[in-house]
Amino acid sequence: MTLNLAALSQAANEARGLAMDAVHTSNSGHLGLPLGCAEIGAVLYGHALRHNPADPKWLNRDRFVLSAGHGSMFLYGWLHLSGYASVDHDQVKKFRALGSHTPGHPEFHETAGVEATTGPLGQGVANAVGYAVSQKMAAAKYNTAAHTIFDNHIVALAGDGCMQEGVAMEAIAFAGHFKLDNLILIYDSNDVTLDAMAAATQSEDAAKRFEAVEWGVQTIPGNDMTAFLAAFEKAKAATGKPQLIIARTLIGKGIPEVAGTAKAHGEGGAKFVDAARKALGLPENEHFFVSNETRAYFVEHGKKLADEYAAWQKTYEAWRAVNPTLATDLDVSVKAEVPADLLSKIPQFPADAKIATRKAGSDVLQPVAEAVPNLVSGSADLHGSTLNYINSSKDFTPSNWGGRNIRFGIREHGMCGIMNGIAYDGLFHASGATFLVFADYCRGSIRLAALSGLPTLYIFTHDSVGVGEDGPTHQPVETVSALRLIPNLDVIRPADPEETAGAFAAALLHKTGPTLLSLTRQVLPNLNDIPVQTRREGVFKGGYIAVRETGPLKLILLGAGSELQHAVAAARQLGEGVRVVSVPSFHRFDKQSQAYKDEVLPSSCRKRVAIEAGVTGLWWKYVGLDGKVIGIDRFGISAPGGKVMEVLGITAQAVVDAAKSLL
Ligand SMILES: Cc1ncc(C[n+]2csc(CCOP(=O)(O)OP(=O)(O)O)c2C)c(N)n1
Ligand SMILES: [Mg+2]
Repeated sequence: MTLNLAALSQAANEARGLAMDAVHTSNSGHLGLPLGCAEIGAVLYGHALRHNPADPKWLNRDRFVLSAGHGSMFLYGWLHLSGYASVDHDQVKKFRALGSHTPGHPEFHETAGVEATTGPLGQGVANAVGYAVSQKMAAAKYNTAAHTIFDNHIVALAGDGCMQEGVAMEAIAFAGHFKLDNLILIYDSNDVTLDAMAAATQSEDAAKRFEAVEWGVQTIPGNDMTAFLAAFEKAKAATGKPQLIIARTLIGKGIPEVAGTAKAHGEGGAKFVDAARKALGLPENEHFFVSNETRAYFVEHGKKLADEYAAWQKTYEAWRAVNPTLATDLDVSVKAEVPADLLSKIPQFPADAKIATRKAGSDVLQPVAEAVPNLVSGSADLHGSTLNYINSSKDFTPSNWGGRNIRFGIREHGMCGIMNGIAYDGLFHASGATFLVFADYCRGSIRLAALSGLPTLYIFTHDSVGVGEDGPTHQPVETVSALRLIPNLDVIRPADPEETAGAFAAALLHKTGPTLLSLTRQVLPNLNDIPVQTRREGVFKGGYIAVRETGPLKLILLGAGSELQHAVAAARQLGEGVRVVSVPSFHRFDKQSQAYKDEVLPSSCRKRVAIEAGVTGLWWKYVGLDGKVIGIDRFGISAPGGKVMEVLGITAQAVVDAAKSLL
């Protein structure tokens, strides 16, 4: 089908007008991208993308990710013109206003048609790679010889900023290696970044860079709709490699005073919009103008999209009819259903088990993976240490897209950005692993998972100075607490194998945000003083009475993870009146009712001692001014883990001494 150039040029200019008026009205925002990429938007949303504005979650839609999230008015403008109910005319007018569905940068849960929360540059590229992974897995799992129900493309738009970010490059290398040919990345190559001309900070040959990591590359004039469509169609038809389209665009096109310069990036052009609107043929007295012709064009185009959608529905229904088991499986995946009794499917550990919680995690993962067939488990080249390999499956590879174990390579940030993409797509439950100390390499993506309410699962091991000989570079001390500060991230640090079972079940059943499991490298005793069900179910509440005092309550000992054992041992030594409270998850405990929290930590008992092999700061909120916290407010030491714990005072004796000083 040839392009209706006249109609699409007009739509492009009206989209420019929407961006100008929105930025002008809100007194903020970014004009450069929506103006510079208007022709690309027109071709995508007015012609090339397969989607259905009436069913934004259509399983086989092309996914579009605006990685350059600052250009949010690009997305809102084109979603509006396409007829997405989420972005009606009123929402465009309320760009960036309180309570609108057109926030400053695109937010996943705010606006139907927004496939990812973007703005932190580079993340969207990794998210798009995650979408591509998810759709490859879906095609492998659900397509049959007779019926193809997944054959879409993932399309992302990224600027110079995204291209400069490490997280994007990690994901790009991953995508090339894994031959994700369902992925098309459009590079808005406009030679300009925020501060200056891009030449001030970059001189690489992007085409060569992508070719070197096994991508197909085309370079085209990005404001030429015919050239862009030809490149896009070619990229869609290509197989064996992900595809880059370097679109050479003019940033701020339409505002000659700033176009092509860094002044066009943000709102710098806003003061020239009256003249610019006039030159584009937009009416002087009607802002947020959309012509009847453009409306009519998109209505017609919508009919074509609806026909394609209906044709797919037919295939889908036929597929369902002959593949009832697969259809049920897909329904479960779409709804992200996890068996409510997941915990009971995890066998109990022998009472004399003495294993690291990473090993317990490995044992727990196997029945969990069986009960949750859409769970996938990756590692940043550490499967052998993080022990999160799903034994009943194999590697995810270009010859086996159905493999449930993803080798992310040594790309922690990329891994977590890709996991977010898988989670946005929602068909697979994404888990990924590395050493806990490298969580800082992942933080940008973890924060976005928390912000976007994604149920990603981080299986991070080697979670304290207990790591030992590798030394302070590998021994987290501040990491767990730093992660606990991220809103909506559930950090669970289980104390033994049974708490680990509870932690995995809690994580899989938690759908409104990510969970991070902090697991040990070192062996821990099974805490048999505490009944098995108490340990397993206690995790769901985040904090619970692990050992109840005999006689009147005199003292409360608190602990988490590998240090709970010291609180339990100290309580045994201290005798009557001593309670032990396990706090595997601050996030969960803080959300319990006041009555429950008062029951676990009654305010009448102010003599409290907490212990954890990490920084002490956060513990004071449970311990209070009259209590004591035993922790590590310094970096670790290179020596055997047990020795380091001893030297840094993480022992049962330290708890006993602190308790005695209070009593
Ligand atoms: C991780 C991150 N760092 C910095 C920023 C602030 N920032 C927003 S846009 C931008 C420049 C981006 O340049 P480019 O992608 O070329 O966008 P263009 O100016 O072409 O629209 C910067 C530095 C950000 N959003 N995210
Ligand atoms: Mg740029």
